[in-house]
Amino acid sequence: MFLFDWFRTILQYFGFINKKCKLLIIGLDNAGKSTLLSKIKDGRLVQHPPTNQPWSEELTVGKVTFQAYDLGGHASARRVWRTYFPAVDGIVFIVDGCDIERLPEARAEITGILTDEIVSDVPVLILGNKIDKRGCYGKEQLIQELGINMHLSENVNTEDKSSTRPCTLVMSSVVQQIGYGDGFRWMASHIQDNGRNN
Ligand SMILES: Nc1nc2c(ncn2[C@@H]2O[C@H](COP(=O)(O)OP(=O)(O)OP(=O)(O)O)[C@@H](O)[C@H]2O)c(=O)[nH]1
Ligand SMILES: [Mg+2]
Repeated sequence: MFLFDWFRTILQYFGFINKKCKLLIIGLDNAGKSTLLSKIKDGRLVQHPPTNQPWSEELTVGKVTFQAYDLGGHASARRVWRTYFPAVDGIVFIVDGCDIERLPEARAEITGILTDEIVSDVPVLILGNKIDKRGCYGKEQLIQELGINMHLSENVNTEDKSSTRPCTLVMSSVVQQIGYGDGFRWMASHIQDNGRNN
């Protein structure tokens, strides 16, 4: 086992095989995490019961293979998020952009992630989901309500960037297959550049 791991590490180092990256899909309950993961995995739109137990699927985007973990978003499930942080290569935080009443709660969670030292160099993709529904916030409003302006890598409204970690907000509809593909390609390109845990 030791020899096999050693040989595998050498092959990865020289680029002969790709490392499987750990990706967390997190966010408040009902945001669309499980719907997203099953949609990316096999293209099907599935109604899931609320996620009580973490589950994962293997996804390949470009040259990157992810083991993507859906950790559930209700209060008790959120307690395990941080136990995954030390080994993670990327974080997808999904927000229901129509659930305006719960945006302060989403803001508290994403702020906690973006200011957590353990994942300070980990790329964070924020998906503003459910844009197919009426009454959703647009990108600029979501940036304001989530308080993420200073964390975004791209030049949104300000030059004030307090962090060099890759972070972006992509508006999406899992149901209508909009946005998240670009988001995952963004993530794959940043994980390749980052090489955390390699
Ligand atoms: N209109 C619309 N509904 C969506 C979209 N994505 C997910 N949903 C719906 O949102 C509801 C919750 O989706 P889930 O994927 O179960 O949510 P979750 O984030 O896994 O929730 P927990 O497991 O409780 O943490 C379901 O009824 C989905 O069909 C979307 O892009 N648009
Ligand atoms: Mg779920």
